[in-house]
Amino acid sequence: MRDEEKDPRARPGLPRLALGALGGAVAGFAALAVAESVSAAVRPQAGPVVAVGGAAIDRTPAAVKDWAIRHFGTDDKLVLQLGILAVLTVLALASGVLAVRHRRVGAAGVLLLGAVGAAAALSRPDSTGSADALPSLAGALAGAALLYLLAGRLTAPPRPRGAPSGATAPALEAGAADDGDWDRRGFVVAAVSAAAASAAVGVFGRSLNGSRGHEAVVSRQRVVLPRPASPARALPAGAALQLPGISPFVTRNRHFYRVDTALVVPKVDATDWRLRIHGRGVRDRAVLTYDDLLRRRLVERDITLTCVSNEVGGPYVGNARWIGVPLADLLAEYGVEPPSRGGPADQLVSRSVDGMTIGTPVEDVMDGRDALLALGMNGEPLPFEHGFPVRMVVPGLYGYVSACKWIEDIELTTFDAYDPYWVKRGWSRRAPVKTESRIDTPKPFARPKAGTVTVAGVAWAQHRGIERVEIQVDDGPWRPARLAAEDTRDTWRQWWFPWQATPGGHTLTVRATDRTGAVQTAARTRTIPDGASGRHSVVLTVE
Ligand SMILES: Nc1nc2c(c(=O)[nH]1)N[C@H]1C(S)=C(S)[C@@H](COP(=O)(O)O)O[C@H]1N2
Ligand SMILES: [Mo]
Repeated sequence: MRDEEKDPRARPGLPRLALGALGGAVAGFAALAVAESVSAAVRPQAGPVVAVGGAAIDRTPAAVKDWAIRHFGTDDKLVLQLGILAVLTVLALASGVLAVRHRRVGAAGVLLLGAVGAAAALSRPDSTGSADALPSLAGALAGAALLYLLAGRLTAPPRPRGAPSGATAPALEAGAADDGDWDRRGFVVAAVSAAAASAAVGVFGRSLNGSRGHEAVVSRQRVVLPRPASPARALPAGAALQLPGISPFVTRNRHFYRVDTALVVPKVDATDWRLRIHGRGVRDRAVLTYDDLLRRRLVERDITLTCVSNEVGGPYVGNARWIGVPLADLLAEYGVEPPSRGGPADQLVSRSVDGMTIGTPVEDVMDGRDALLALGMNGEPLPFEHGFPVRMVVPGLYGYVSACKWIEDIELTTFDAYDPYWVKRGWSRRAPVKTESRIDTPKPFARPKAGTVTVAGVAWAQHRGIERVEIQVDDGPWRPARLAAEDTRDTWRQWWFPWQATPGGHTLTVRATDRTGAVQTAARTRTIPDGASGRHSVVLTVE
């Protein structure tokens, strides 16, 4: 009976289980480090955390994704990856505990996690082949082997029958105080060395991954954007106000909002980038290079871009000066006709290098508006985050139905035949930008002094234009705000309102009227399925 208690295969005590868990954590860490290094050799997107994260993003219900964007903003991806790491840690700890009793089962657990990572990597839309499974598989093999070895230290070889426990080898003595004869010191030494080695491998993998995409960076540095044949017209005097707290008329690239599903920003080498154009009504399939586009007639236009996930008063809107190829001309050259002229395709589906699909009405692209294949943004080649080398921009449509970044394929099809990424997830097929306005200053809960307070912000109704902006103080009458000069109807318009503020609590509300005469609705809707509506209010106290 006593002998059974001492048998290392008997029920392990807490210290041994804790060390087992530690072993699991070390094995998990090693697995990730190896996977990271191998993914640098394959593709950064094939790493297990990125692949599982991408798969999770694609499977996230629209409502949850929207909630995540709302609560974490552009940090949503960081939060997701931390979540995955947390789950992975728990599973690694569990495998370690399991391995104390059943070495093989614990190791198999690690392999199973690797299989999940490999399956996720292979199922990604941007997967480039079976090599994408390698990072997860290599990591899992390393992790499983390590856990098996470490667990071995926690289970001493069976003692000769009848031998008193005092007669075991000195090395085993160390752990004998617990619940059996096992090699505590050996375990700790092995675990610490393994963790250190993994850290080294991980750092190495990181640096490899960091230097990847070097060709893409060089190709971007080499780009010289030609002077556009049709420059943007000079900003009218008074179109760009410089009031404290107001959104600048032009949003700097580094302040421009970013919304996409990419956990790793695609780094595309412009020199081997290609754009295919094909599908219904396309006379000859086209394959264009970046230089082909640079040699075409380029236009420069100010266009305000808005995300459908932008809440009333939210930050996902920005205005930039784009340089690009007029998309309608290009399509016409390949025989494409809009539906109104009998063309067989009513939907243009753009695909990106990372597997995004975005569906845009062909009619909108070809109705004379400045739909662009954009190459430049505010005087520089597109930043990688915003779609280098080429993205689409279509005035008047939310980004998810128009603004494909890292574009590589344009297919002419129909709305009946194909639902793109966001539509499959419950968003509308067609989504023109809603007329909206936002109070930039004062901020909610501000405490300005009584007297003249400048209320200011922006209003947008791309491709219709802003006609009027009005302010309401508490339940008072709507009073006209002063409008900055209009740049174009595709851009937002700044506005301001000199408010004679009286002490006490107040609510300021803004509403815009677009050039069709439509007044921004007070009816609040959620962002899903076709953009939030309602009016932005700010509550503050005047002192
Ligand atoms: N490849 C790709 N393109 C994309 C997206 C994406 O997830 N992947 N998101 C779209 C959405 S929802 C918006 S609002 C705009 C945002 O563009 P920005 O990040 O340059 O502001 O890009 C669009 N293009
Ligand atoms: Mo968006």
